[in-house]
Amino acid sequence: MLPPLRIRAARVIVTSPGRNFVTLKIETDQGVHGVGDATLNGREKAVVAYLEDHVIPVLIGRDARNIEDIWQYLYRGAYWRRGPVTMRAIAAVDMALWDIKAKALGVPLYDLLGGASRDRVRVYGHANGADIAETSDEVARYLEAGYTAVRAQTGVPGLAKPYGVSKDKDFYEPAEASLPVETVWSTPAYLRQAPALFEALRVRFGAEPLLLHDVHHRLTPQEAARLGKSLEPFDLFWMEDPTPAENPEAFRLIRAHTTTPLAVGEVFNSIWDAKDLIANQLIDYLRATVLGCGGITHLRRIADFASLWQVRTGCHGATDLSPITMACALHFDRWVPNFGIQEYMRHTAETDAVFPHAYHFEAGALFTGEAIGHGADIDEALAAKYPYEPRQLPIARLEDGTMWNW
Ligand code: GCO
Ligand code: MG
Repeated sequence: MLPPLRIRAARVIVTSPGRNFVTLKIETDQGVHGVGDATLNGREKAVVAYLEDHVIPVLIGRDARNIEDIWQYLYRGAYWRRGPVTMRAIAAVDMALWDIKAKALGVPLYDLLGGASRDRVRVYGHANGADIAETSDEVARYLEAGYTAVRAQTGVPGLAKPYGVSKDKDFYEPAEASLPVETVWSTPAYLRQAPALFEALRVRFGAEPLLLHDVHHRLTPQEAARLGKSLEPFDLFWMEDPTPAENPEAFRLIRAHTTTPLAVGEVFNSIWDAKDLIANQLIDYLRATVLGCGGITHLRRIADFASLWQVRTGCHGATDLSPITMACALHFDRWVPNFGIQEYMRHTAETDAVFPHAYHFEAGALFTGEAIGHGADIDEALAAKYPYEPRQLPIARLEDGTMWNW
């Protein structure tokens, strides 16, 4: 049996190797440490304060073996439950504790979760371009690189900064300024462009590649129903975030008009955000993450609930989730029975150097590696070379100036 693993110290490390990351490191009296990701894109400092002022003081002296009790203490003990800041702080603790326990037992995290349901984790990459032709060439580049699933996002005529189109093809960092960049959105122009993009992709690449698309909360339910219907001939793997999900009832209208699969949840922070969408069969894939939803402890509960309605996982994996989250996600993905797909937006070489990790990409999949724990860590000396830089996500307005959903 494992001896007690008393938490003797914990600290928050903020680093910015090209973009901001917040990391929690927990050290125990047995010399085993664990790390967790606490990054909240554009709101990083709020989570730093929550951890330093309200979480770390109550962790010291606790037994790191008691992952569930510590989760319940931080969740119920917060009184003001849920929300992105609270749940990312809890997630960072949870990731670090699972890391510590697996290391102390000498096993890879997936083994501790229940063993491997698969040896590899199918991922999808992010192809994007200023227009349909350039996006199509980017899809070709990802397919040639071995991806079997590709998300495609393209420029929209008349829009200067549509969602998902990046200057640097391999990395998408929308939080590019200390104050929100204002962008303009036009639904009519977008609704003409999206079906044309996927028609062109199917003509060029045929039926086999899995094609995904992120609407990024931009449509009303009726517009989303119309888009889903127009995309049916092109057999998408999923249409993501078609409309804001605060009102799950909105998805009934979309469901009534289209069989295009729906994926929602990267902005969710607890099972309560997802419950009605799942229990009413209103979605097909759940985008919730280890980072956004309070860690592995809570995400596995959500995944088990989702499996009752045959809803599969499709964890968010953008570059604003650190390699620590990616490592934890991959161990979760290896275990979870109702796995769907994993998003994989590559981090830069700078980021990978600050966060050494055991996972690797090969033939359209990520492999966890067999390191003990979750297999990721932080190089604190290197992290110190990249000081925090204030960054916020953009905002979007309609052409008449109405505030909209970025
Ligand atoms: C995705 C997401 C990202 C988000 C980003 C916000 O599907 O990967 O929608 O592009 O916009 O993670 O910080
Ligand atoms: Mg998304």
